[in-house]
Amino acid sequence: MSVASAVREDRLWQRHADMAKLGGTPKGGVNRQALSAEDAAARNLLAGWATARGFAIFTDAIGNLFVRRDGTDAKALPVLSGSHMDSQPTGGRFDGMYGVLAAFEALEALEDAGVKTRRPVIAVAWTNEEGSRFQPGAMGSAVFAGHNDLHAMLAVRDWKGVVLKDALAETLKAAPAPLRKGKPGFALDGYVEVHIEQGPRLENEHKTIGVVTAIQGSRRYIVEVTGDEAHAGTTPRAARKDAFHSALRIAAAMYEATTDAEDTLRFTIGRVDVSPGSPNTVPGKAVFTIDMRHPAEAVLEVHEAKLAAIVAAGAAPCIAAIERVTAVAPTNFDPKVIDLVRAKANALKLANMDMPSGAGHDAMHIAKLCPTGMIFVPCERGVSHNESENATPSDLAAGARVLAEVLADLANR
Ligand code: HGY
Ligand code: MN
Ligand code: MN
Repeated sequence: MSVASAVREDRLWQRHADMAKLGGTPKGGVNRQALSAEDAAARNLLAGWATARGFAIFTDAIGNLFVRRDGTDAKALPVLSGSHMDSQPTGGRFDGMYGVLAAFEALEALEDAGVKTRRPVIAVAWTNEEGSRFQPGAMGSAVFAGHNDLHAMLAVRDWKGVVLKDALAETLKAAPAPLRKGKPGFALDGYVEVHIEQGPRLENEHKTIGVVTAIQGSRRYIVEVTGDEAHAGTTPRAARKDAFHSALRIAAAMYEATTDAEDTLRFTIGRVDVSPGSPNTVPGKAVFTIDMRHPAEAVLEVHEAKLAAIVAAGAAPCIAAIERVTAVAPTNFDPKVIDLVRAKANALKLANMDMPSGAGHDAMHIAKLCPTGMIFVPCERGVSHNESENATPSDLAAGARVLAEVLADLANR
């Protein structure tokens, strides 16, 4: 039996349905934010499935959760595959979770097909890929790859002031796993991540598999505007230091400055907090996030300078500051892994095309450590980060089949 034919569409689909109950929303999406009770429940569910199959599980100091299937050569560097189980607040049931469940399905298929691999094959659920509760995103893989410092990340606070270290301790208490001591990170022979495309190209071009070649560069910022609280009824405009009004002016100028003719620069203000948040007090503080992306690092550099200039020019009569939270350069995946993904898709007679990724993924960090690639499958209308996100059981199984064949090949090299 080939490992691809051991992949079971029904089992994979049912696991998605089981996981979608954890943080499930009335509209059929999920709200399973990083290091929440729902995240802990998903970790426990995956760990239960893994131990039932005799796989070893372990975690690390940033809470990445690993499921290991041993190889015949204990000294051989492992091949890793996975994604994330945390979601956006109004997320879909496939973003991230599909990559974790497809990696687990590949381990089960190797087991069911009786395929021995020289290398261990490890599935991973990275901590806090979305970065919606705790910034930056892709945090677990970033610490694993040394892109972010563990202690700096443990000190990050969410929007309510909860410190990540405490949320992590609570999660690992609710979802215990043997701890791999020391700094997160270990040598890898290769990494392959499967994910829904989160865009419409595969669906529009009637392809089942995306052979992912690259991920665009991304940067995140926080803009903080400080004014002065004042009485809404008695304070003349001339005497106001209205933080929201200055923030609005700054944001409007930023949207203007990042509106490129080719529509390739991505600029998003996703969160705005205005305080004290009272209808009859002039806001003394306004804080907003910026997510900016482009395939070319030079374009991001140029626009970062523009944003800083806009903040300086638009602050008065308030004070404004912009802080860069994270920057990840554009990632080009390993040509050999790209060729292997394409070859396995062709061997399985699955229509496929090479394509870059507009979305960020944990693979952008792991690509710094070892030969890395990604596999995409279509999602309905390309919609994601939305509760209506959808995919078909057959497409999910097709991606898992390509993944299983790629992992089996890499693990026997
Ligand atoms: O934001 C991203 O690109 C990813 O979906 N978290
Ligand atoms: Mn994702
Ligand atoms: Mn996402």
